[in-house]
Amino acid sequence: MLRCGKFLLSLERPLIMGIVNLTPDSFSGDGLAADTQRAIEHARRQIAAGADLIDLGAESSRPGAIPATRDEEIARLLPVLEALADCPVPISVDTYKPEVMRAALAQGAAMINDIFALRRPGALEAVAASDCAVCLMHMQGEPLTMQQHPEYADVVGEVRDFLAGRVAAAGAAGIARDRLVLDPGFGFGKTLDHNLALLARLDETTCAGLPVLAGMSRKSMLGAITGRPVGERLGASVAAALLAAARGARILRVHDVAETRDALSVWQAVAAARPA
Ligand code: PT1
Repeated sequence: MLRCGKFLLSLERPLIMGIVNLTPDSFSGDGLAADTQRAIEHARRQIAAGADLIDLGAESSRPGAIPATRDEEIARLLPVLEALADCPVPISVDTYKPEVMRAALAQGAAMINDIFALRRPGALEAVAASDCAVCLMHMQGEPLTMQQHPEYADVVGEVRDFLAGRVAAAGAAGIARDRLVLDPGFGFGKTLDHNLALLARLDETTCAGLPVLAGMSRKSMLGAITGRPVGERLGASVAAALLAAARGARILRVHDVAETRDALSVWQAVAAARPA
């Protein structure tokens, strides 16, 4: 079970985390209110399509993305969290800034998804002060420069050791183990070969039986394999999610909830038909 604010999530079957981006649409020009409304509607559609959690992000962490300020992030997140306060699934907030974490948790966020794994000063304390779940993700470097020359002697071992260190830091800060999720961080300071090694050996990236979250949806690693642009990576994304589930991932972070749900349903139907 994963403790997640007022929710208690069963990890018996893989869960689907639907991505909702709140990064401003620079082409729309109709401002924050329109972005807010669009995000709320997107979250409701993701839930209707079968999302078990929503991951709300107000700052892009894609390679080379420009950071948002703390106040911009809070201003984008709070109205959406407020509108989703009564929603039936936990809302995760994708942020590494402690002030944003505190504001989001006060407004009902049930999970913090931190690409810096609570390494920013004050982040451990912000999460420890609540009962939210937290995703600790591995990243080599920082978003702006992480893809310039990723380098590892043993990517799987280094990711596992890093995550084990962050689990220890969370424990020392008073964050209970049943609140923790681990993530190898696909595409965060990794070449295609690094990402493939992590997927192939996903079961080796965890520590002490903690649940693993995998996020490969529409990422460039799938573009490198298929030769397809970001808008044409649905099939590859669903395949990657299913492969992660087959290697033990407990949470799948995806854009395409309905399609991922169907793939998991087929997988589970076959698994149920096999004699024990
Ligand atoms: C992730 C993740 C995330 N990914 C978690 N949070 C992103 N826990 C944002 C590319 O190569 O995997 N786990 N939050 C999005 N980041 C990327 C990274 C998007 C790489 C695209 C790429 O295309």
